[in-house]
Amino acid sequence: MASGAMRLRAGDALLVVDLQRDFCPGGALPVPDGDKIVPLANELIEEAVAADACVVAVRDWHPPGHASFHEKGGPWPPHCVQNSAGARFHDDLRLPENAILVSKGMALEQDQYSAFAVEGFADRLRSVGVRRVLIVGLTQEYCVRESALDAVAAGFETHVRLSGTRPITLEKGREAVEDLRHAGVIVEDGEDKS
Ligand code: VGL
Ligand code: ZN
Repeated sequence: MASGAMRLRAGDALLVVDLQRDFCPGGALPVPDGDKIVPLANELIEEAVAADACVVAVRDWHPPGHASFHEKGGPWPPHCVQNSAGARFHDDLRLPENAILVSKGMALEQDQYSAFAVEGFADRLRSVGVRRVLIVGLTQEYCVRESALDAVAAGFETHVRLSGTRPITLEKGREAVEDLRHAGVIVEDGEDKS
């Protein structure tokens, strides 16, 4: 286990963000080596299940013709369209049956990068006693970044396991990590800046 890494225990939440086919090589909005984080995600899921921590599977889940798509003047190629093959979780991701499923990006006219932008999500975690969250997934500079910033702002002790994320572009990924550190997110596996 990486030094300084959070050891999951009961009452923690593991958030696995957007580990979907479209964000992996061969998908519609591929993140370089996005698929390489699947084994670590699976290890953490196993650790969470063994420790009785909750597992949250976050997915990008856009309606057809979403405002973020190029055809609508948005920044992205169409991706993670609801019920499409590309919106499925990576084939090798092993989610437990009792994982909490959170779908975001469902409003047609606006984008939503953070899991915490989903109505009631923070309260749902609090209601089951969650105080600490560990985040892995895609993409480092959008959905992982925004979810982690919102988590820390909502009062959760927030950890991001860097080796369990990948950015679309390395430069933006580095900036995201800086933003996370400044906001008080515990960035694990990063360069030691202390
Ligand atoms: C994401 C771009 C567009 C993400 C979602 O999951 O980070 N990035 N939609
Ligand atoms: Zn999206």
